[in-house]
Amino acid sequence: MPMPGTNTIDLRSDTKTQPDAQMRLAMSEAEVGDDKSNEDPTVRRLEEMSAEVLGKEAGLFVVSGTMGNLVSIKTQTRPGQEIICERQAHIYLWEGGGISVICDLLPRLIPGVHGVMDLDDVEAAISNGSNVHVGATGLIEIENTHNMAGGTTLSVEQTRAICDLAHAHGIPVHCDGARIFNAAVALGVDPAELAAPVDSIQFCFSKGLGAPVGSMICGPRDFIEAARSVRNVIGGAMRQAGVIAAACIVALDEAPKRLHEDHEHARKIADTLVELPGVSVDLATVQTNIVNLEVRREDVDAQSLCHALDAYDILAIPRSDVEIRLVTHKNVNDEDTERVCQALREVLA
Ligand code: TLP
Repeated sequence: MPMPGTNTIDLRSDTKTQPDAQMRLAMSEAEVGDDKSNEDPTVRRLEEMSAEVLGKEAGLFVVSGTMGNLVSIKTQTRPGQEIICERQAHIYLWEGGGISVICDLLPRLIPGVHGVMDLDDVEAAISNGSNVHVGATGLIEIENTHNMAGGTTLSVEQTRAICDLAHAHGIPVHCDGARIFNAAVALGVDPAELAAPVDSIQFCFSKGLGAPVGSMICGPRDFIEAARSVRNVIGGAMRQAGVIAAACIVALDEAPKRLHEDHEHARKIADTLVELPGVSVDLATVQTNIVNLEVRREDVDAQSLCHALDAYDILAIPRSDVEIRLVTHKNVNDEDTERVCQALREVLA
């Protein structure tokens, strides 16, 4: 694995950001207590702030997005049920099969367009358990923004429509909102509007918001109390977690204001790429901070393009033989974006 230097532009993920001076200061000064017994004042403040921002009753701090999804899903389902999610959902592809290994659920996959599932497909996939051959649908999961589709958003209307359908069948909806603030900024809506229709949501401080560690589950108070027990069972209860929550408070206060810059940078990189021979980007998917590109040429493939970018001190990783994902974040500024565009022109022109 490459070790990024001070001049490196790391486009592998928005999880690669470094905590800034303000975060480090807040961490060093944080008032802390034993969070396992709910006594850490900084964690409690972060949970309250998060719940308020998302318009939910309560919040629960967890170490990662994976844990946020797992705890939310396990809390709302029973072993043997089915979970409906998009075919390329992060919970299905990239979370080690936790929905099956730990939650004992069978994923029922729906192909989406730009990550958005068709309502008729979802309705057809819902099972009420009356057929002994099929487990009942325990939960429907949505992802906003959708990682694999290229950071695409689900609008308030689309979110509401799927939740109305689910609720009409008595089924709860969980939102993997790892990048819900990116979605809110891109759509020009309050994040609480995107969270309002869903029963539970998790979002990450360690992606676009730029904190070093942490995710938050938000929902009704009784759900959060049940989720607290599940977090404990899987060993996710922390002790003096205020040292990390302090950085997350800074992230929550400061980052949403600047996410539009990440989106502009991604758009600039995408606009550069579409001008280059043998490279394609579906510009309709470039809505936030992710650019998915395909390179189909004799002289260069995804692997060799990433190697060529290494020489410019730009880090990217192939997603397949022909695909690369580039992600912008708070450690990629205007000048860096220009450097990336210039390097791409030199390598691919
Ligand atoms: N995504 C990561 C990893 O896939 C490597 C990335 O770089 O994009 N939901 C979504 C939509 C995510 O994109 C991720 C992380 C997670 C959940 C899991 O979060 P963590 O990594 O904190 O467990």
